[in-house]
Amino acid sequence: MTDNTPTKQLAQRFPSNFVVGAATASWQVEGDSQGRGSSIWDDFAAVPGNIADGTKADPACDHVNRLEEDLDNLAWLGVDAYRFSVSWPRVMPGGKGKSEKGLEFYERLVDGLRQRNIKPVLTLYHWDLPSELEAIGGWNNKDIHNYFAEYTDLVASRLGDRVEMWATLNEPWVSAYLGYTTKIHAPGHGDAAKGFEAAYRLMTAHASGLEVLRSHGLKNLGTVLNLTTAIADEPEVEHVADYVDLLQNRFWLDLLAGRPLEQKLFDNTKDITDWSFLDQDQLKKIAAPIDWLGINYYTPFRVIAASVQSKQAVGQDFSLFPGTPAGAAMNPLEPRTEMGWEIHAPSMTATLKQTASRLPGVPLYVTENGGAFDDKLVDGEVHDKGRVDYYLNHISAALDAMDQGVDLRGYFAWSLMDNIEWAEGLAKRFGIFYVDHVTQVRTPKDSAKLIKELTSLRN
Ligand code: GCO
Repeated sequence: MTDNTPTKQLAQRFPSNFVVGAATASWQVEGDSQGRGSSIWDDFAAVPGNIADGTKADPACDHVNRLEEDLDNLAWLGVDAYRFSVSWPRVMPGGKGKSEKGLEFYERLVDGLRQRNIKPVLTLYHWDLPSELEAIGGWNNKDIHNYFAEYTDLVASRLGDRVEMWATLNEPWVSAYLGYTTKIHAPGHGDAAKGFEAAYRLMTAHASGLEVLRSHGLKNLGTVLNLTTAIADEPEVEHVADYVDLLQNRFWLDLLAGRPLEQKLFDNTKDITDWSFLDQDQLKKIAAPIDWLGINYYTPFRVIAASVQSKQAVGQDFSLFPGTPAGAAMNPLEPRTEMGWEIHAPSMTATLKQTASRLPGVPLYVTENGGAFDDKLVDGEVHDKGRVDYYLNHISAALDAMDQGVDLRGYFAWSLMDNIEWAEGLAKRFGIFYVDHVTQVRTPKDSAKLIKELTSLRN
């Protein structure tokens, strides 16, 4: 028996009712794309070079056909909740009507969770927009929130009685800035003006979705943002870190809190867009109260004066922050994960505290946290010490924030299993279960055993 003292000490810091879970997203794990409509990620993956290793939607983790096994793995972990997303084109191929087969899959998923006493935490939009909606402008279409409302209505009508927590969107920053501003993600526009409009229109969809969920009498409604701390390592780049913080964090929280967007945003972007798409009534709707906010936290943004070459880290590039003043570089320090992301647990605490002060009164969840490491499967085991340490340090850092007054209600590991890491393909492994991408065999890594230990050692 290994010494489980640190794990036990950590487990005993969880308050009762604290939700421990694991997360995935539809396009990353489901596979079986023949049974659904097409999404922007299918179109994006079809273009050679867009996804590093040429990965396509199939088979991913074949989650659709291996659902029972994956649900059993969740039960084995002893987690309280599973955060998954519904594929819009699986239940509404073409962005309209409905697919019985698609809806039945999510019914099986939700019922299977409940039978195992695991709370279903449903995200409506984790980036797989139906291709037909992109063809009419996607997140730049001024009516996109109405399409999202129809889709929300369908899912709520079908699953409303069985889902514990609802999230409208996952990481609108990524959808807008990686998908519209740059060409890193689908649909890959590479147009900064489109990116800003998408950022706003995603939030109008959030608002309409929320309204629909409320009209169904549903509770426990929230949304999920990827938030972090922007650290200026030198005083002369503080204004740059401040602008990164504005686009990454304050923009979304100001919208949700009903505060006006900052003048600095308009000043820095005046050559890109005039923001004439903002609508006062919509802005009011976006500020409707939510019951919880999910934070996906992985790494800080560290900014230094541009004397050094920015190190390569996925998603850490000033082109994702149009309007950034010149003269700075991103500088993720060691140790770093396989994504090039700096490992810095104190920023988890700081992010939670900062968010709690910017959106007071709203309970928080860490809806994603984890890391990509260079995992090796040897004799049926994966000794992913880097990830185990990452989890121990970050869960502890999250609980520190709670001890310091943040209303933190839960923590979800990203991810239940190795899956398609978007444009990075299958090469980057974030799972706590190792997936052999040829045989589809799942093997619990040491990090999965850690989560199991944590859930079993709780008071
Ligand atoms: C995100 C997404 C996940 C990613 C994870 C690792 O946060 O980008 O929600 O789908 O896979 O974050 O990059």
